[in-house]
Amino acid sequence: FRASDFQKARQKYIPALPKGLQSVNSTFAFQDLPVPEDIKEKFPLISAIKYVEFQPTDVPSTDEVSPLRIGVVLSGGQAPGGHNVIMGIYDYLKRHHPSSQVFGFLGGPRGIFTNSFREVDHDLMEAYRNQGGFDMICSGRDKIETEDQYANSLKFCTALNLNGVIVIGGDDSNTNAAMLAEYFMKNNSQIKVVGCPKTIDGDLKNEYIETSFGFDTATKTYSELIGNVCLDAASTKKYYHFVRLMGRSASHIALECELQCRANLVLIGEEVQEKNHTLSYIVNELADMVFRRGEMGKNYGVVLVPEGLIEFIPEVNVLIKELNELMVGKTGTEEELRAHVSTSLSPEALELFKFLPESISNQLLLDRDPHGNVQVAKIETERLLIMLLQNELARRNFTHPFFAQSYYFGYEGRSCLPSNFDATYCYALGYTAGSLVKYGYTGCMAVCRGLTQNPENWKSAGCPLATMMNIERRKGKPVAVIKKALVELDSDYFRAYAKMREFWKYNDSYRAPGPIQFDGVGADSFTYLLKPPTDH
Ligand code: FBP
Repeated sequence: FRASDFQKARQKYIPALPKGLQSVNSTFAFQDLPVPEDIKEKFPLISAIKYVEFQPTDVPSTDEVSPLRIGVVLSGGQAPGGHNVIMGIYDYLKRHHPSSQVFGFLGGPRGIFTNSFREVDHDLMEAYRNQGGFDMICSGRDKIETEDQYANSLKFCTALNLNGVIVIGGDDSNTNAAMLAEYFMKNNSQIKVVGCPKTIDGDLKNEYIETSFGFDTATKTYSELIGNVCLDAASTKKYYHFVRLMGRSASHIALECELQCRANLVLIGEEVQEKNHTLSYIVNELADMVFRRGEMGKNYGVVLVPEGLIEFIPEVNVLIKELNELMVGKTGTEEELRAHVSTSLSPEALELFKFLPESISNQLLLDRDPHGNVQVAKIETERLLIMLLQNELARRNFTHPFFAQSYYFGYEGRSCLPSNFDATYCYALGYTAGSLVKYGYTGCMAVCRGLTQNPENWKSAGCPLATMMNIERRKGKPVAVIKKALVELDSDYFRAYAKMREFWKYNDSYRAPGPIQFDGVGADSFTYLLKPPTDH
Protein backbone atom coordinates (compact mmCIF):
# COMPACT_ATOMS: atom_id res chain seq x y z
CA PHE A 1 0.00 0.00 0.00
CA ARG A 2 1.78 3.16 -1.20
CA ALA A 3 0.20 6.04 0.62
CA SER A 4 0.47 9.64 -0.59
CA ASP A 5 1.44 12.28 1.95
CA PHE A 6 -2.20 13.16 2.38
CA GLN A 7 -3.24 9.53 2.82
CA LYS A 8 -0.51 9.19 5.44
CA ALA A 9 -1.85 12.20 7.27
CA ARG A 10 -5.36 10.73 7.20
CA GLN A 11 -4.07 7.42 8.61
CA LYS A 12 -3.45 9.34 11.84
CA TYR A 13 -6.95 10.82 12.13
CA ILE A 14 -8.68 9.58 15.29
CA PRO A 15 -12.47 9.65 15.02
CA ALA A 16 -14.54 10.49 18.10
CA LEU A 17 -16.68 7.79 19.71
CA PRO A 18 -20.25 8.05 21.03
CA LYS A 19 -20.35 8.05 24.84
CA GLY A 20 -22.32 4.79 24.91
CA LEU A 21 -19.29 3.05 23.35
CA GLN A 22 -16.50 4.75 25.26
CA SER A 23 -16.56 2.52 28.33
CA VAL A 24 -15.37 -1.08 28.18
CA ASN A 25 -18.71 -2.32 29.50
CA SER A 26 -22.17 -1.37 28.40
CA THR A 27 -25.68 -1.40 29.73
CA PHE A 28 -28.67 -1.54 27.44
CA ALA A 29 -32.18 -0.23 26.93
CA PHE A 30 -34.54 -2.53 25.03
CA GLN A 31 -37.56 -1.82 22.89
CA ASP A 32 -39.98 -4.12 21.05
CA LEU A 33 -40.46 -3.06 17.43
CA PRO A 34 -43.28 -4.26 15.17
CA VAL A 35 -42.52 -6.87 12.50
CA PRO A 36 -45.05 -7.43 9.66
CA GLU A 37 -46.86 -10.81 9.95
CA ASP A 38 -45.70 -12.05 6.51
CA ILE A 39 -42.10 -11.30 7.53
CA LYS A 40 -42.53 -13.14 10.86
CA GLU A 41 -43.59 -16.22 8.90
CA LYS A 42 -40.43 -16.12 6.82
CA PHE A 43 -38.08 -15.15 9.68
CA PRO A 44 -39.62 -16.69 12.83
CA LEU A 45 -36.39 -16.65 14.85
CA ILE A 46 -34.87 -13.22 14.16
CA SER A 47 -38.34 -11.60 14.29
CA ALA A 48 -38.28 -12.03 18.07
CA ILE A 49 -35.19 -9.81 18.43
CA LYS A 50 -35.55 -6.47 20.22
CA TYR A 51 -34.09 -3.06 19.49
CA VAL A 52 -31.16 -2.55 21.88
CA GLU A 53 -29.46 0.75 22.67
CA PHE A 54 -26.04 1.13 24.32
CA GLN A 55 -25.99 3.29 27.44
CA PRO A 56 -22.84 4.80 28.95
CA THR A 57 -21.72 3.08 32.16
CA ASP A 58 -18.82 3.35 34.61
CA VAL A 59 -19.66 0.09 36.34
CA PRO A 60 -16.78 -2.35 35.80
CA SER A 61 -17.72 -5.89 34.81
CA THR A 62 -16.52 -8.85 36.86
CA ASP A 63 -17.03 -11.27 33.96
CA GLU A 64 -13.96 -13.06 32.70
CA VAL A 65 -13.06 -11.79 29.24
CA SER A 66 -12.00 -14.12 26.45
CA PRO A 67 -10.83 -13.12 22.98
CA LEU A 68 -13.43 -12.65 20.25
CA ARG A 69 -13.16 -13.70 16.61
CA ILE A 70 -15.17 -11.79 14.05
CA GLY A 71 -15.45 -12.18 10.27
CA VAL A 72 -16.27 -9.11 8.22
CA VAL A 73 -17.47 -8.82 4.64
CA LEU A 74 -17.87 -5.82 2.32
CA SER A 75 -20.86 -6.39 0.07
CA GLY A 76 -22.04 -4.55 -3.06
CA GLY A 77 -20.83 -1.22 -4.40
CA GLN A 78 -18.03 0.73 -2.74
CA ALA A 79 -18.90 3.55 -0.34
CA PRO A 80 -16.34 5.82 1.34
CA GLY A 81 -15.81 4.68 4.92
CA GLY A 82 -15.86 0.89 4.55
CA HIS A 83 -12.33 0.57 5.94
CA ASN A 84 -13.35 2.64 8.95
CA VAL A 85 -16.10 0.17 9.81
CA ILE A 86 -13.41 -2.52 9.85
CA MET A 87 -11.20 -0.17 11.91
CA GLY A 88 -14.03 0.27 14.46
CA ILE A 89 -14.51 -3.50 14.71
CA TYR A 90 -10.74 -4.02 15.02
CA ASP A 91 -10.19 -1.38 17.71
CA TYR A 92 -13.23 -2.56 19.64
CA LEU A 93 -12.04 -6.16 19.61
CA LYS A 94 -8.46 -5.29 20.58
CA ARG A 95 -9.71 -3.16 23.46
CA HIS A 96 -11.94 -6.02 24.54
CA HIS A 97 -9.03 -8.49 24.51
CA PRO A 98 -5.67 -8.06 22.74
CA SER A 99 -5.81 -11.61 21.38
CA SER A 100 -9.10 -11.02 19.60
CA GLN A 101 -8.95 -11.41 15.81
CA VAL A 102 -10.69 -9.93 12.78
CA PHE A 103 -10.93 -11.89 9.54
CA GLY A 104 -11.88 -10.21 6.28
CA PHE A 105 -13.80 -12.37 3.80
CA LEU A 106 -12.40 -11.63 0.35
CA GLY A 107 -14.38 -10.34 -2.62
CA GLY A 108 -17.77 -10.02 -0.93
CA PRO A 109 -20.18 -12.72 0.34
CA ARG A 110 -18.59 -15.26 -2.02
CA GLY A 111 -15.61 -15.17 0.34
CA ILE A 112 -17.82 -16.59 3.11
CA PHE A 113 -19.09 -19.64 1.27
CA THR A 114 -15.78 -20.33 -0.49
CA ASN A 115 -13.73 -19.90 2.70
CA SER A 116 -11.60 -17.15 1.21
CA PHE A 117 -10.35 -14.74 3.87
CA ARG A 118 -7.35 -12.93 5.28
CA GLU A 119 -6.66 -11.88 8.83
CA VAL A 120 -6.74 -8.13 9.43
CA ASP A 121 -3.57 -7.75 11.45
CA HIS A 122 -1.94 -4.68 12.96
CA ASP A 123 0.06 -3.59 9.88
CA LEU A 124 -2.84 -4.08 7.49
CA MET A 125 -5.18 -2.10 9.73
CA GLU A 126 -2.69 0.76 10.18
CA ALA A 127 -2.35 1.15 6.39
CA TYR A 128 -6.11 1.42 5.82
CA ARG A 129 -7.14 3.74 8.65
CA ASN A 130 -9.46 6.44 7.24
CA GLN A 131 -8.71 5.40 3.65
CA GLY A 132 -11.05 5.27 0.67
CA GLY A 133 -11.91 2.24 -1.45
CA PHE A 134 -12.69 -1.29 -0.37
CA ASP A 135 -9.38 -2.71 -1.53
CA MET A 136 -8.23 -4.10 1.83
CA ILE A 137 -10.49 -7.13 1.34
CA CYS A 138 -12.48 -6.05 -1.77
CA SER A 139 -16.20 -6.37 -2.33
CA GLY A 140 -18.54 -8.35 -4.55
CA ARG A 141 -22.19 -8.56 -5.51
CA ASP A 142 -22.72 -12.29 -5.03
CA LYS A 143 -25.49 -13.36 -2.73
CA ILE A 144 -25.53 -16.38 -0.45
CA GLU A 145 -28.39 -18.11 -2.21
CA THR A 146 -28.32 -21.86 -2.58
CA GLU A 147 -28.67 -24.41 0.23
CA ASP A 148 -25.05 -25.45 -0.43
CA GLN A 149 -23.86 -21.85 -0.08
CA TYR A 150 -25.67 -21.49 3.25
CA ALA A 151 -24.34 -24.83 4.49
CA ASN A 152 -20.80 -23.91 3.42
CA SER A 153 -21.07 -20.49 5.06
CA LEU A 154 -22.00 -22.15 8.34
CA LYS A 155 -19.31 -24.81 7.94
CA PHE A 156 -16.49 -22.34 7.22
CA CYS A 157 -17.53 -19.77 9.85
CA THR A 158 -17.75 -22.58 12.43
CA ALA A 159 -14.33 -23.92 11.39
CA LEU A 160 -12.93 -20.39 11.85
CA ASN A 161 -14.47 -20.45 15.32
CA LEU A 162 -16.17 -17.11 14.74
CA ASN A 163 -18.31 -15.36 17.31
CA GLY A 164 -19.89 -13.27 14.61
CA VAL A 165 -20.03 -12.16 10.98
CA ILE A 166 -20.48 -8.47 10.20
CA VAL A 167 -22.02 -7.71 6.81
CA ILE A 168 -21.30 -4.21 5.52
CA GLY A 169 -23.81 -3.64 2.75
CA GLY A 170 -26.87 -1.99 1.25
CA ASP A 171 -30.52 -3.08 1.38
CA ASP A 172 -30.05 -6.31 -0.60
CA SER A 173 -26.88 -7.28 1.28
CA ASN A 174 -28.53 -6.68 4.64
CA THR A 175 -31.51 -8.75 3.49
CA ASN A 176 -28.98 -11.48 2.86
CA ALA A 177 -27.52 -10.86 6.35
CA ALA A 178 -31.00 -11.39 7.83
CA MET A 179 -31.30 -14.70 5.97
CA LEU A 180 -27.89 -15.82 7.18
CA ALA A 181 -28.75 -14.87 10.78
CA GLU A 182 -32.00 -16.88 10.55
CA TYR A 183 -30.15 -19.84 9.01
CA PHE A 184 -27.45 -19.84 11.71
CA MET A 185 -30.08 -19.70 14.47
CA LYS A 186 -32.17 -22.44 12.87
CA ASN A 187 -29.08 -24.65 12.82
CA ASN A 188 -28.34 -23.94 16.49
CA SER A 189 -25.16 -22.05 15.69
CA GLN A 190 -23.97 -19.46 18.22
CA ILE A 191 -22.46 -17.30 15.41
CA LYS A 192 -24.09 -13.89 15.35
CA VAL A 193 -24.79 -11.91 12.16
CA VAL A 194 -24.88 -8.11 12.31
CA GLY A 195 -25.32 -5.65 9.42
CA CYS A 196 -23.96 -2.13 8.81
CA PRO A 197 -25.78 0.40 6.57
CA LYS A 198 -23.60 1.09 3.52
CA THR A 199 -24.47 2.72 0.20
CA ILE A 200 -23.71 6.03 -1.43
CA ASP A 201 -27.27 5.95 -2.82
CA GLY A 202 -28.74 7.08 0.52
CA ASP A 203 -31.72 4.76 0.10
CA LEU A 204 -30.99 2.53 3.08
CA LYS A 205 -32.72 4.89 5.44
CA ASN A 206 -35.61 4.71 7.88
CA GLU A 207 -36.63 5.80 11.34
CA TYR A 208 -33.55 4.06 12.77
CA ILE A 209 -31.01 4.53 10.00
CA GLU A 210 -30.66 8.29 9.58
CA THR A 211 -28.30 7.93 6.63
CA SER A 212 -26.23 5.19 5.06
CA PHE A 213 -22.50 5.73 5.13
CA GLY A 214 -20.77 6.97 1.99
CA PHE A 215 -23.59 9.35 0.97
CA ASP A 216 -21.89 12.29 2.65
CA THR A 217 -18.54 11.83 0.90
CA ALA A 218 -19.99 10.85 -2.48
CA THR A 219 -22.37 13.81 -2.70
CA LYS A 220 -19.64 16.21 -1.57
CA THR A 221 -17.39 14.83 -4.31
CA TYR A 222 -20.06 15.14 -7.01
CA SER A 223 -21.11 18.58 -5.76
CA GLU A 224 -17.54 19.83 -6.10
CA LEU A 225 -17.53 18.73 -9.76
CA ILE A 226 -21.03 20.01 -10.52
CA GLY A 227 -20.21 23.36 -8.91
CA ASN A 228 -17.23 23.62 -11.26
CA VAL A 229 -19.34 22.69 -14.28
CA CYS A 230 -21.93 25.33 -13.27
CA LEU A 231 -19.25 28.02 -13.15
CA ASP A 232 -17.94 26.89 -16.51
CA ALA A 233 -21.45 27.17 -17.99
CA ALA A 234 -21.82 30.67 -16.58
CA SER A 235 -18.38 31.66 -17.91
CA THR A 236 -18.51 30.49 -21.53
CA LYS A 237 -22.29 30.75 -21.83
CA LYS A 238 -22.37 28.30 -24.73
CA TYR A 239 -23.07 24.83 -23.36
CA TYR A 240 -25.89 22.92 -21.73
CA HIS A 241 -24.27 20.42 -19.38
CA PHE A 242 -26.27 17.27 -18.70
CA VAL A 243 -24.88 15.46 -15.66
CA ARG A 244 -26.09 11.99 -14.82
CA LEU A 245 -25.50 11.07 -11.21
CA MET A 246 -25.16 7.67 -9.62
CA GLY A 247 -27.94 6.26 -7.48
CA ARG A 248 -29.42 3.05 -8.79
CA SER A 249 -32.98 3.79 -7.85
CA ALA A 250 -33.64 6.69 -5.46
CA SER A 251 -32.81 10.27 -6.48
CA HIS A 252 -31.30 11.30 -3.13
CA ILE A 253 -27.85 11.94 -4.63
CA ALA A 254 -29.22 14.15 -7.42
CA LEU A 255 -31.44 16.11 -5.03
CA GLU A 256 -28.59 16.63 -2.54
CA CYS A 257 -26.27 17.88 -5.30
CA GLU A 258 -29.00 20.19 -6.60
CA LEU A 259 -29.48 21.75 -3.17
CA GLN A 260 -25.72 22.14 -2.85
CA CYS A 261 -25.07 23.57 -6.33
CA ARG A 262 -28.40 24.97 -7.58
CA ALA A 263 -28.18 23.74 -11.16
CA ASN A 264 -30.98 24.98 -13.43
CA LEU A 265 -32.96 21.75 -13.20
CA VAL A 266 -32.87 18.38 -11.54
CA LEU A 267 -35.19 15.58 -12.56
CA ILE A 268 -36.40 13.65 -9.53
CA GLY A 269 -37.37 10.07 -10.36
CA GLU A 270 -39.84 9.77 -7.50
CA GLU A 271 -41.72 12.88 -8.68
CA VAL A 272 -41.78 11.60 -12.23
CA GLN A 273 -43.33 8.39 -10.95
CA GLU A 274 -45.82 9.98 -8.58
CA LYS A 275 -47.03 12.55 -11.10
CA ASN A 276 -46.96 10.04 -13.93
CA HIS A 277 -44.66 12.20 -16.07
CA THR A 278 -44.06 10.47 -19.38
CA LEU A 279 -40.86 10.64 -21.41
CA SER A 280 -42.46 13.27 -23.65
CA TYR A 281 -43.57 15.32 -20.60
CA ILE A 282 -39.95 15.39 -19.38
CA VAL A 283 -38.62 16.34 -22.80
CA ASN A 284 -41.21 19.11 -23.06
CA GLU A 285 -40.23 20.45 -19.63
CA LEU A 286 -36.61 20.58 -20.77
CA ALA A 287 -37.56 22.17 -24.09
CA ASP A 288 -39.69 24.83 -22.35
CA MET A 289 -36.74 25.76 -20.17
CA VAL A 290 -34.22 25.86 -23.03
CA PHE A 291 -36.67 27.89 -25.12
CA ARG A 292 -37.36 30.50 -22.46
CA ARG A 293 -33.72 30.77 -21.48
CA GLY A 294 -32.93 31.21 -25.17
CA GLU A 295 -35.34 34.13 -25.32
CA MET A 296 -33.52 35.59 -22.31
CA GLY A 297 -30.23 35.31 -24.22
CA LYS A 298 -29.10 32.34 -22.07
CA ASN A 299 -28.09 29.48 -24.31
CA TYR A 300 -26.41 27.51 -21.55
CA GLY A 301 -27.38 25.75 -18.38
CA VAL A 302 -26.89 22.72 -16.16
CA VAL A 303 -29.30 19.80 -15.79
CA LEU A 304 -28.93 16.98 -13.27
CA VAL A 305 -30.29 13.55 -14.11
CA PRO A 306 -30.41 10.74 -11.53
CA GLU A 307 -29.36 7.43 -13.06
CA GLY A 308 -32.46 5.77 -11.61
CA LEU A 309 -34.75 8.17 -13.53
CA ILE A 310 -35.21 5.77 -16.40
CA GLU A 311 -36.95 3.21 -14.16
CA PHE A 312 -39.37 5.80 -12.78
CA ILE A 313 -40.71 6.96 -16.15
CA PRO A 314 -44.09 5.16 -16.21
CA GLU A 315 -43.93 3.64 -19.67
CA VAL A 316 -40.26 2.61 -19.19
CA ASN A 317 -41.18 1.11 -15.82
CA VAL A 318 -43.93 -1.01 -17.42
CA LEU A 319 -41.43 -2.15 -20.03
CA ILE A 320 -38.82 -3.05 -17.37
CA LYS A 321 -41.41 -4.98 -15.31
CA GLU A 322 -42.55 -6.95 -18.35
CA LEU A 323 -38.94 -7.66 -19.30
CA ASN A 324 -38.17 -8.79 -15.74
CA GLU A 325 -40.91 -11.40 -15.92
CA LEU A 326 -40.01 -12.47 -19.46
CA MET A 327 -36.29 -12.76 -18.79
CA VAL A 328 -36.47 -15.08 -15.75
CA GLY A 329 -34.14 -17.98 -16.50
CA LYS A 330 -33.67 -16.90 -20.16
CA THR A 331 -30.28 -17.03 -21.84
CA GLY A 332 -29.28 -16.72 -25.47
CA THR A 333 -27.79 -14.40 -28.04
CA GLU A 334 -28.99 -10.82 -28.39
CA GLU A 335 -31.04 -11.77 -31.47
CA GLU A 336 -32.67 -14.72 -29.70
CA LEU A 337 -33.58 -12.61 -26.68
CA ARG A 338 -34.92 -9.80 -28.88
CA ALA A 339 -37.03 -12.29 -30.82
CA HIS A 340 -38.32 -13.76 -27.55
CA VAL A 341 -39.42 -10.41 -26.08
CA SER A 342 -40.78 -9.09 -29.39
CA THR A 343 -43.38 -11.83 -29.48
CA SER A 344 -44.28 -11.55 -25.78
CA LEU A 345 -44.26 -7.86 -24.78
CA SER A 346 -47.55 -5.94 -24.63
CA PRO A 347 -48.09 -3.69 -27.72
CA GLU A 348 -47.34 -0.45 -25.74
CA ALA A 349 -44.17 -1.88 -24.18
CA LEU A 350 -43.04 -3.23 -27.54
CA GLU A 351 -43.54 0.16 -29.17
CA LEU A 352 -41.30 1.83 -26.57
CA PHE A 353 -38.75 -0.99 -26.74
CA LYS A 354 -38.43 -0.43 -30.48
CA PHE A 355 -38.40 3.39 -30.11
CA LEU A 356 -35.43 3.40 -27.69
CA PRO A 357 -31.95 3.58 -29.21
CA GLU A 358 -30.50 0.07 -29.47
CA SER A 359 -27.77 0.80 -26.91
CA ILE A 360 -30.46 1.56 -24.32
CA SER A 361 -32.84 -1.28 -25.14
CA ASN A 362 -29.86 -3.65 -25.02
CA GLN A 363 -29.06 -2.48 -21.50
CA LEU A 364 -32.61 -3.18 -20.40
CA LEU A 365 -32.51 -6.58 -22.01
CA LEU A 366 -29.07 -7.91 -21.28
CA ASP A 367 -27.47 -6.38 -18.21
CA ARG A 368 -28.77 -7.62 -14.87
CA ASP A 369 -26.95 -7.81 -11.56
CA PRO A 370 -27.09 -10.96 -9.40
CA HIS A 371 -30.07 -9.52 -7.49
CA GLY A 372 -32.04 -9.26 -10.77
CA ASN A 373 -31.82 -5.45 -10.95
CA VAL A 374 -31.38 -3.62 -14.24
CA GLN A 375 -27.87 -2.13 -14.20
CA VAL A 376 -28.97 1.48 -14.48
CA ALA A 377 -25.39 2.68 -13.91
CA LYS A 378 -24.75 1.67 -17.52
CA ILE A 379 -27.78 3.32 -19.16
CA GLU A 380 -26.92 6.67 -20.74
CA THR A 381 -30.16 8.46 -19.84
CA GLU A 382 -28.54 11.89 -20.24
CA ARG A 383 -27.70 11.13 -23.88
CA LEU A 384 -31.19 9.80 -24.51
CA LEU A 385 -32.64 13.05 -23.14
CA ILE A 386 -30.27 15.20 -25.21
CA MET A 387 -31.24 13.31 -28.34
CA LEU A 388 -34.99 13.64 -27.70
CA LEU A 389 -34.57 17.30 -26.68
CA GLN A 390 -32.73 18.10 -29.92
CA ASN A 391 -35.63 16.60 -31.89
CA GLU A 392 -38.18 18.60 -29.86
CA LEU A 393 -36.26 21.88 -30.29
CA ALA A 394 -36.08 21.27 -34.03
CA ARG A 395 -39.82 20.56 -34.06
CA ARG A 396 -40.39 23.91 -32.30
CA ASN A 397 -38.12 25.74 -34.77
CA PHE A 398 -35.76 26.82 -32.00
CA THR A 399 -33.42 29.27 -33.66
CA HIS A 400 -30.84 29.77 -30.88
CA PRO A 401 -27.73 27.63 -30.53
CA PHE A 402 -28.06 24.44 -28.45
CA PHE A 403 -24.82 22.63 -27.68
CA ALA A 404 -24.99 19.86 -25.11
CA GLN A 405 -22.20 18.22 -23.12
CA SER A 406 -22.87 15.04 -21.21
CA TYR A 407 -21.23 13.63 -18.10
CA TYR A 408 -21.61 10.73 -15.76
CA PHE A 409 -20.44 11.18 -12.18
CA GLY A 410 -20.58 7.82 -10.48
CA TYR A 411 -17.65 5.58 -9.72
CA GLU A 412 -15.32 8.48 -8.89
CA GLY A 413 -17.48 9.25 -5.84
CA ARG A 414 -17.53 5.77 -4.34
CA SER A 415 -13.96 5.19 -3.27
CA CYS A 416 -12.61 8.56 -2.21
CA LEU A 417 -11.08 9.32 1.18
CA PRO A 418 -14.02 9.42 3.59
CA SER A 419 -15.07 12.84 4.84
CA ASN A 420 -14.76 13.50 8.57
CA PHE A 421 -18.44 12.64 8.91
CA ASP A 422 -18.16 9.28 7.13
CA ALA A 423 -14.85 8.45 8.86
CA THR A 424 -16.40 9.06 12.28
CA TYR A 425 -19.78 7.51 11.49
CA CYS A 426 -18.21 4.35 10.10
CA TYR A 427 -15.84 4.01 13.03
CA ALA A 428 -18.79 4.22 15.42
CA LEU A 429 -20.77 1.72 13.31
CA GLY A 430 -17.87 -0.75 13.45
CA TYR A 431 -17.55 -0.32 17.21
CA THR A 432 -21.31 -0.79 17.60
CA ALA A 433 -21.34 -3.91 15.43
CA GLY A 434 -18.42 -5.39 17.42
CA SER A 435 -20.23 -4.72 20.69
CA LEU A 436 -23.45 -6.27 19.39
CA VAL A 437 -21.57 -9.48 18.58
CA LYS A 438 -19.85 -9.44 21.97
CA TYR A 439 -23.13 -9.12 23.82
CA GLY A 440 -24.74 -11.86 21.74
CA TYR A 441 -27.10 -9.93 19.45
CA THR A 442 -27.89 -11.27 16.00
CA GLY A 443 -30.22 -10.47 13.07
CA CYS A 444 -29.79 -6.77 13.66
CA MET A 445 -28.18 -3.72 12.06
CA ALA A 446 -25.66 -1.50 13.85
CA VAL A 447 -27.08 2.04 13.88
CA CYS A 448 -26.08 5.44 15.26
CA ARG A 449 -28.72 8.10 15.81
CA GLY A 450 -28.77 11.82 16.48
CA LEU A 451 -26.15 12.28 13.77
CA THR A 452 -26.40 16.07 13.53
CA GLN A 453 -25.24 16.31 17.13
CA ASN A 454 -21.69 16.05 18.38
CA PRO A 455 -20.55 12.41 17.77
CA GLU A 456 -20.08 11.94 21.53
CA ASN A 457 -23.85 12.28 21.87
CA TRP A 458 -24.79 9.85 19.09
CA LYS A 459 -26.88 6.92 20.30
CA SER A 460 -25.53 3.54 19.25
CA ALA A 461 -27.92 0.65 18.92
CA GLY A 462 -28.78 -2.63 17.27
CA CYS A 463 -31.99 -2.47 15.22
CA PRO A 464 -33.71 -5.75 14.24
CA LEU A 465 -33.41 -6.36 10.51
CA ALA A 466 -36.86 -7.99 10.42
CA THR A 467 -38.55 -4.71 11.33
CA MET A 468 -37.15 -3.08 8.17
CA MET A 469 -38.45 -5.73 5.76
CA ASN A 470 -41.40 -5.96 3.40
CA ILE A 471 -42.51 -8.20 0.53
CA GLU A 472 -41.55 -7.16 -3.03
CA ARG A 473 -41.51 -8.88 -6.41
CA ARG A 474 -38.00 -9.84 -7.52
CA LYS A 475 -37.11 -11.96 -10.54
CA GLY A 476 -40.83 -12.57 -10.95
CA LYS A 477 -41.42 -13.85 -7.37
CA PRO A 478 -42.60 -12.27 -4.08
CA VAL A 479 -39.62 -12.06 -1.70
CA ALA A 480 -38.89 -10.52 1.69
CA VAL A 481 -36.44 -7.61 1.32
CA ILE A 482 -35.37 -4.53 3.26
CA LYS A 483 -37.46 -1.60 2.10
CA LYS A 484 -35.67 1.01 -0.02
CA ALA A 485 -36.17 4.63 1.06
CA LEU A 486 -37.06 6.85 -1.88
CA VAL A 487 -37.23 10.66 -1.99
CA GLU A 488 -40.48 11.70 -0.29
CA LEU A 489 -42.23 14.55 -2.04
CA ASP A 490 -43.71 15.84 1.22
CA SER A 491 -40.31 15.97 2.98
CA ASP A 492 -38.62 19.26 3.87
CA TYR A 493 -35.73 18.03 1.77
CA PHE A 494 -37.74 17.87 -1.47
CA ARG A 495 -39.85 20.93 -0.62
CA ALA A 496 -36.69 23.04 -0.31
CA TYR A 497 -36.06 22.31 -3.99
CA ALA A 498 -39.69 22.51 -5.14
CA LYS A 499 -39.97 26.00 -3.64
CA MET A 500 -37.00 27.31 -5.59
CA ARG A 501 -37.03 25.37 -8.82
CA GLU A 502 -38.75 27.89 -11.11
CA PHE A 503 -36.37 30.56 -9.82
CA TRP A 504 -33.25 28.43 -10.29
CA LYS A 505 -34.38 27.50 -13.83
CA TYR A 506 -34.09 31.06 -15.11
CA ASN A 507 -32.04 33.02 -12.55
CA ASP A 508 -28.61 31.46 -12.42
CA SER A 509 -27.93 30.90 -8.72
CA TYR A 510 -25.04 28.47 -9.10
CA ARG A 511 -22.99 27.58 -6.03
CA ALA A 512 -19.58 25.91 -5.93
CA PRO A 513 -19.22 23.96 -2.67
CA GLY A 514 -15.52 23.28 -3.41
CA PRO A 515 -13.56 20.16 -2.47
CA ILE A 516 -14.14 18.12 0.70
CA GLN A 517 -12.47 19.81 3.64
CA PHE A 518 -10.87 17.87 6.48
CA ASP A 519 -10.07 20.91 8.63
CA GLY A 520 -11.50 24.38 8.96
CA VAL A 521 -14.48 25.80 7.05
CA GLY A 522 -16.87 23.08 5.88
CA ALA A 523 -15.00 20.19 7.50
CA ASP A 524 -17.95 19.31 9.69
CA SER A 525 -20.80 20.27 7.38
CA PHE A 526 -23.81 17.96 7.07
CA THR A 527 -25.66 16.85 3.99
CA TYR A 528 -29.08 18.39 3.45
CA LEU A 529 -30.46 14.85 3.64
CA LEU A 530 -29.52 14.87 7.33
CA LYS A 531 -30.22 18.52 7.95
CA PRO A 532 -32.77 19.91 5.47
CA PRO A 533 -32.07 23.51 4.40
CA THR A 534 -33.95 26.33 6.02
CA ASP A 535 -32.42 29.26 4.11
CA HIS A 536 -32.89 28.28 0.44
P1 FBP B 1 -24.86 -0.51 -3.52
O1 FBP B 1 -26.37 -0.45 -3.52
O2 FBP B 1 -24.34 -1.89 -3.46
O3 FBP B 1 -24.26 0.37 -2.46
O4 FBP B 1 -24.34 0.07 -4.90
C1 FBP B 1 -24.88 1.23 -5.39
C2 FBP B 1 -24.24 1.67 -6.66
O5 FBP B 1 -23.11 2.46 -6.42
C3 FBP B 1 -25.29 2.39 -7.51
O6 FBP B 1 -25.32 3.74 -7.23
C4 FBP B 1 -24.89 2.02 -8.91
O7 FBP B 1 -26.02 2.01 -9.75
C5 FBP B 1 -24.35 0.64 -8.75
O8 FBP B 1 -23.83 0.57 -7.46
C6 FBP B 1 -23.27 0.31 -9.74
O9 FBP B 1 -22.93 -1.02 -9.58
P2 FBP B 1 -21.61 -1.70 -10.14
O10 FBP B 1 -20.50 -1.37 -9.22
O11 FBP B 1 -21.93 -3.16 -10.08
O12 FBP B 1 -21.38 -1.17 -11.51
